[in-house]
Amino acid sequence: MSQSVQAPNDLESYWMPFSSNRSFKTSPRMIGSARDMHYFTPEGRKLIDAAAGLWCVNAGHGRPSIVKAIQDQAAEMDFSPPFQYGHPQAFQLARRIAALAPGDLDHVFFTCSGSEAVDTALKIALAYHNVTGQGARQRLIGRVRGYHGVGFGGIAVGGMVANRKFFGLALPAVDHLPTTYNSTEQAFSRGEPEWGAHLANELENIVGLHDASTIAAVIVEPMAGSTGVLPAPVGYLQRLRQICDKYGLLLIFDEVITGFGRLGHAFAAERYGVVPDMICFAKGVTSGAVPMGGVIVRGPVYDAFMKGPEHAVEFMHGYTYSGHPLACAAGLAALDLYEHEKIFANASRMEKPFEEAVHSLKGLPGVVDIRNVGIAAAIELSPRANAPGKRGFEVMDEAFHRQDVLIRIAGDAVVIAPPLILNEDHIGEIVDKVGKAIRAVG
Ligand code: PXG
Ligand code: PLP
Repeated sequence: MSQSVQAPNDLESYWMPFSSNRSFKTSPRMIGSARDMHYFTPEGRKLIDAAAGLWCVNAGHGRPSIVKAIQDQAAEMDFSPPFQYGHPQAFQLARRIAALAPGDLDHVFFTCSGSEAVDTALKIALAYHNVTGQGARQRLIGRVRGYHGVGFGGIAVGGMVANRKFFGLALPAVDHLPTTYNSTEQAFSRGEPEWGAHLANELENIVGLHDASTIAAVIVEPMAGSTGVLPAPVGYLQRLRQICDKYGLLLIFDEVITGFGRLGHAFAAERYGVVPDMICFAKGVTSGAVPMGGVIVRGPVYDAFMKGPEHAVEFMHGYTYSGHPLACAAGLAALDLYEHEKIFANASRMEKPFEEAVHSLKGLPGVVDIRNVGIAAAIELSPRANAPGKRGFEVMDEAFHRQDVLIRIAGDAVVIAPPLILNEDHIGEIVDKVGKAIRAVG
């Protein structure tokens, strides 16, 4: 990387997403290259990647087969229009993804991100009820402390106050389940907490308030990732499925983080033995190499749209880059790696050693909770007086600049979610470095 890129003046034009722009531009955390479990700064310093980039590089960085697939596809065909035309790789990838999904989740709609996947799923839910003669079902139910991306649909059903309060009313007809997290009942629990399944019953009260005839769908993350790794309590998702069935509500699992191996299975739906009506995915589908997202839909939902004159468009929705050839090539190559290297099984095998290691950080300064499920963990720190998020930020900065580990923070929680090719040595190194960063910041 050229020297000029590091000069502060050159950093001004870029308005960085979800970032503290001013502090970054004063003291940049610049990354230049990546390989397998590691990042390298432009000066060549090596950091272990404890965040899989941003929950997406599940197969590790710079995998040659993914790189080659993207290069070959770019040379073969850069772009093909997705509306009324197709290219073979999009059909192949849809079939491969459908094969990984449980039950009759067998049709795939492609988007370019998780946010678009969420908005697409919500629109499918609304339109589904319209085409089946239940157009009054317009209300969408999310959950407090849910994250569903940044589209207007996603922030409406999302449950993070900072992502909602500045942006007007978004969608008017929404309601929210309570969060499943309760520190008194769940602190330092390992895996899915035993306490909390009854919180799904709150859906009964929401139905009681609005009536089922006005509700289209319920959307939840099987594990809330962005708000700091909140695993579903034992039995919670099964209970939600039962209540949705009872009232004819579509159940959407937002698996943008949990999909493609994060919880040791292709999808968390499989881990919990629950078949939702739709699964939103993104991130790991290409192992982060090219932007892509999508929605997997059950056969009967797709079939409900397939009527009317055959020349007519059945669902008025799509993106210019839906099923982009480069994304499909990367997706097919990533799925090949997941399969050939049994990467989801590795995640499953590493879950217990990972759990043991992260819980060893109990007792460090300020640690008030540690949570984990699959290859995801959060170490919650008590906030500094009158400065929520500052302690977390300091740990991230210390980790990057002095401990050579890249982490993610959720407020004052340190989030660890490495690539799924990790081994016990990587786990040891990550937890050691994160522990040092927490101690150093104090
Ligand atoms: N749904 C879920 C469950 C997500 O985790 C999205 C939707 C949106 O995906 P896109 O591709 O539009 O970003 C996400 C994304 C964090 C963090 O700090 C997590 C995400 C995005 C940004 C930050 O953990 N997840
Ligand atoms: N805005 C304008 C003016 C457009 O022409 C288009 C697409 O043609 C869009 C937005 C949507 O872009 P995309 O399909 O990449 O989401």
